[in-house]
Amino acid sequence: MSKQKSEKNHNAKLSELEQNREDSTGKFLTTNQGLRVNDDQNSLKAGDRGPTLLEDFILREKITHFDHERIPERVVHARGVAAHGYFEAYDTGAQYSKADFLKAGTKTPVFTRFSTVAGSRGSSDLARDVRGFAVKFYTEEGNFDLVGNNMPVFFIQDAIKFPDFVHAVKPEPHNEIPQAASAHNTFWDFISITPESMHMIMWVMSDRAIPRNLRMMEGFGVHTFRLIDAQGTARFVKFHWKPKLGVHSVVWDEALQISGKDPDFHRRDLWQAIEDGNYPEWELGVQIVEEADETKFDFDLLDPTKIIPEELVPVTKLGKMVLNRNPDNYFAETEQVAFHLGHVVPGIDFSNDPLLQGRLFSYTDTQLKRLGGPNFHEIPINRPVVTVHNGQRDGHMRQQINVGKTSYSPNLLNENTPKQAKQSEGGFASYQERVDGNKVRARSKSFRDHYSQARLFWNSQADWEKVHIVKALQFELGKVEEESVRERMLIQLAQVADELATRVAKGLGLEIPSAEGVQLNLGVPADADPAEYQSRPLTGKEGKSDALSIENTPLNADKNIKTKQVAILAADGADGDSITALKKALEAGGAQAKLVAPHLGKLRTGAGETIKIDFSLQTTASVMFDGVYVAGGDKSVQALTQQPDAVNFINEAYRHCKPVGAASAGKALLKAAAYGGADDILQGDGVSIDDGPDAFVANLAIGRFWSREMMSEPKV
Ligand code: HDE
Repeated sequence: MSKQKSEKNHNAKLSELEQNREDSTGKFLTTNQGLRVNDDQNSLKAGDRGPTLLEDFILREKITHFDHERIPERVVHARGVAAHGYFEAYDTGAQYSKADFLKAGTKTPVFTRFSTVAGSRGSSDLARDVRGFAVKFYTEEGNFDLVGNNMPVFFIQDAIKFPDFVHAVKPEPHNEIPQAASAHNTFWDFISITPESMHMIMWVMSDRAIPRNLRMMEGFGVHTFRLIDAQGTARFVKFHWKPKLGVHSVVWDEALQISGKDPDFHRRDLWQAIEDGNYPEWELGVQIVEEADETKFDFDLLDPTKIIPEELVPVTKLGKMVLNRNPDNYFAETEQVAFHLGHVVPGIDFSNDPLLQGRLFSYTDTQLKRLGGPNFHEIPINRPVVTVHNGQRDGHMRQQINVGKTSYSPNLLNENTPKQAKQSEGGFASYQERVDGNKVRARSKSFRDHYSQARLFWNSQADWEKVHIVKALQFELGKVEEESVRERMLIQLAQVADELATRVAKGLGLEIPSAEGVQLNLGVPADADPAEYQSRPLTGKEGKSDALSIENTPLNADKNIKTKQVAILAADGADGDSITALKKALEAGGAQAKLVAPHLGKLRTGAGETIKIDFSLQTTASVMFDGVYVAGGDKSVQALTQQPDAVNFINEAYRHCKPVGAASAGKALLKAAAYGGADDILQGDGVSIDDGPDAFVANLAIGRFWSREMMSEPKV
């Protein structure tokens, strides 16, 4: 590792990793035994045209290691990207939790991995999917993992249904199609008879499932957890991560194109933002509910298909996370990191959410398979920054050399150490919740409200967000081959909102069938009476919650252009001054401008100067950018109007409701790109024809101009 990189944004975990870093720069090639290799080009043969000799230990070592390079990918969340950083506590957390890392001003190293869920490791970043949001805090009291998602609820209420759910969404077993997509029979078959999924379905069909990048999405712990204060008082909490740059998404047509043009779009963005010093930031917050208030809501805090609306319980911010360093090695760090929501520290505890309880089993179990044995905690990225002492011994690939004779307790040969710690010495003691119940396989009556929060979500969306949800459902169900599945989904959607079902049905060319006779899976045990398990009817009081709409996230209130990407289209003969002025204005606001031209290399301006070109039209597309500007200069604009890729660039940016700007000569390209009336594009919202950069920069701060979509796309 170069010294420069290893010292960048240092923290205790990064220093601890130093002992495992290897840098070959300037070194001799060796075998794994440290033997210098004299010939790495040719295997050992009996004569230069003869057979290879078994004796060739160098060949055998190299090939054998190669043969064993792969490990099983994660069964879910296989595709991911991660970064190092730190968490810094505000002065708000200590009154609710005795956790050391929540004491005001404490800085704790973190490693955060984002992921898609359904796709395999080589799939595309832009699949319509939930995103994993897993943070490992290397605290002075041991590792704390907050293993969440970018959506606050889940598809199922009980862990026992997880394998069923995952089997339904994964590629179908007979032909392994489709990859990283929920738009197929088995997923919607399962969903259409599983009412508890309907709230989550609303989130997954919304633009939350196609983030603009990973830096602009929220995170949620999903389950209700507990914080325990220094006096031992417990409070229920829901964890939230709020991105400093607000929540932003792409549109579905963009997502489809990005999947082909740059399947690594999100991974590249995170990597590049960190390399550029644009460190992503989130604030960690909690919604706090006193134990005495556990049952005061009309939903159950233990039901993972429910949120606590922020209007009922606001989010208290506990600190901020900054990601400021990329990993050195993808496999060693991002692939081998092992999260587990059972990794907690004193001051944090669980609730009885039956999904959470099942997860407490799964995460260690899955690492045993994936990482090959019980010593995965010794892999550098998984090691805590504090030392580990216990009587656990041996197993595959053991790294620690435990000295002494005793690996048991009690012992007197080693003064009965390692010894238990009192709570005052940092010992973890589970919260003593009183539990009294019969041993039953059952689902609480309080879990039978399947639709009210799905409706709350729908009610809370802006018009354009509703359009996107309707279109997403039309797309997904349109890909389903069985009409009976489509029809059952319409029945489900009608339970959420008639308007939603009617609009989706129109695109599918179907009527909403009667719900009579449809057998739903309501989690009824074989011997129970199904009538007892019916979904609770809607009350008509579902209302709205502003925090559920992307339109209301912080960035949209505090409009800025930080880290936005702009393409400046130009060809030889362009007006260099218009390019320079726009670049300056964008960079002053923290945005980035890239020059896109018909060819790579240097652009020759009308005044004869040369400017470096960032991308040729062949190597990029408008879907990679937040806005597009056409540089001035008649010769340049004329050349661009002859290029289908340039015309398409504008057409797509306009269709995707992005700011489109042009110096006055650029009008011609806009007109060539228009569909519908050629002059309409010039009048579209968010289209600026201006020889100065101001109007374009102001539009970029606004973001997308959804009115265009409402006008130009087929009504849904
Ligand atoms: Fe996971 N989940 N999950 N999950 N999950 C895994 O663990 C599981 C659930 C989440 O970047 C696996 O190491 C069960 C909810 C994230 O490495 C596995 C159930 C939430 C990640 C597993 C759930 C999550 C995982 C696969 C239902 C949001 C990626 C590989 C009871 C709160 C972590 C692995 C990373 C990964 C099991 C449901 C989040 C198999 C059984 C709800 C972010 O153990």
